[in-house]
Amino acid sequence: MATKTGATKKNERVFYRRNGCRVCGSKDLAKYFDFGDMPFANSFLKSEHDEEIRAPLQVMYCNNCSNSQLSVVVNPKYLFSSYLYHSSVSETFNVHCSGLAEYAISLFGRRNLKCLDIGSNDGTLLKQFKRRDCEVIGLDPAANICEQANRDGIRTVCAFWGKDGASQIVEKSGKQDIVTATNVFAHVDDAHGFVSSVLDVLSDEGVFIVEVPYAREMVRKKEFDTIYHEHLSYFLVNPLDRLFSMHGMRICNISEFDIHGGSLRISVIKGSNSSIKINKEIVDHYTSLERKEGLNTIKPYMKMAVEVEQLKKKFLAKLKELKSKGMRIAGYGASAKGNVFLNYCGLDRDDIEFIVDDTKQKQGLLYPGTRIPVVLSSWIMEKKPDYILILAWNFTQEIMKKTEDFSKRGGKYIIAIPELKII
Ligand code: DWN
Ligand code: ZN
Repeated sequence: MATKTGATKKNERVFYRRNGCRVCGSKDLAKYFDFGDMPFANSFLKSEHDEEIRAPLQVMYCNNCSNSQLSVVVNPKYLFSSYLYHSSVSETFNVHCSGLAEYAISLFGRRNLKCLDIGSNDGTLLKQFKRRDCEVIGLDPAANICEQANRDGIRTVCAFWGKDGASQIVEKSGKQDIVTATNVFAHVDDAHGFVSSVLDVLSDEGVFIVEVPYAREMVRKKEFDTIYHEHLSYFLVNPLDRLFSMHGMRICNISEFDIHGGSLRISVIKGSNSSIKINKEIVDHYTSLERKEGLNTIKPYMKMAVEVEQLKKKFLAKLKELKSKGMRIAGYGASAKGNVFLNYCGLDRDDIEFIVDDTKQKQGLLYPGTRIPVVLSSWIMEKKPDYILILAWNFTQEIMKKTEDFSKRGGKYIIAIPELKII
């Protein structure tokens, strides 16, 4: 298995070590997770002989502002330039986007708003704004996905977000009433530059709505598999509040959603914006809750790391038991998180025979690291595994509904996070 840490054929550095906190700049960082050198979770392989780049996967806690971040930053072009994750595959996420569009529009009491989605992927969210009479524009760095979004009638600029991306948006579509960033803000190294570019495109009465995985949920539900090289930051409200206020912005509303294992939706406005009401109670609720639960110390994170080790031991013991009885196991949902989970457990295709995924672009490829084949769902009825390990546990209901025939013939599901369950 050809794997290299941090170097490519051209011996170009693939990652750099970040020594200061991304939010406050402090160097007082302490490690609480170390997975070793891991492959990139969404970098699927075409063949056994493909070379695989690995990079350290470690999480650091900032003792000054309580933000968590990876110890290294992988060059985004190795992660996002051709991207296999398509938001539209999940009906659950489509429904979530409809709710987000309704909420955002409700802040203005009028329609025909201008909406920009940063990291717009295949336009799943923008389609929800467009059907509500908004003028939409997207921006995404993945050329393959931009082409698909533009083919689907969602005007999308192919670029990474920053000063240049922002000026392209203003040039093409002017200032924006609504700027959204779902599952992208935690992926960027220069968070301050990101916010400063949002200010370049946001109208004075506009709102910036950012959705990020909530680190409180990650700790509470031991969601260690959401830690991978794309996710550079693991946010709490306190460090986000500090970050936005450094740019003269105010959090005006916060809500939580189960999507992707527990996400925060944070609405932010310019300090001078008096047309959108600030819900001070909700901001105070979250900032004090995080302090009350000790999330402004490293203790809960160290405790989670111990619990995750125990979770892994328990899962591997169950797997050994099932295999000793001749049971055959497949996976469902070739997700980034599933990849972390299987590599962290040190598994390969002798343990998990194949992984089903409905994303056409993933089928026929090999899962990074474990090199388990990713296949279409017909394999379940053809190969008849005894168990399905649901790797995309955040979509358990949707996946179980899709595989009813499997459970009808006696097949069982394994869900490993937050607790090992066989149903
Ligand atoms: O931040 C990110 C999150 C939001 O999405 C990105 N960095 C990458 C990605 O992470 P992920 O791959 O862990 O996300 P999902 O959405 O949990 O992945 C689900 C996988 O399961 C996808 O490959 C699609 C697949 N799936 C399927 O095959 N059939 C999902 C559903 C619901 C299905 O019915
Ligand atoms: Zn900090």
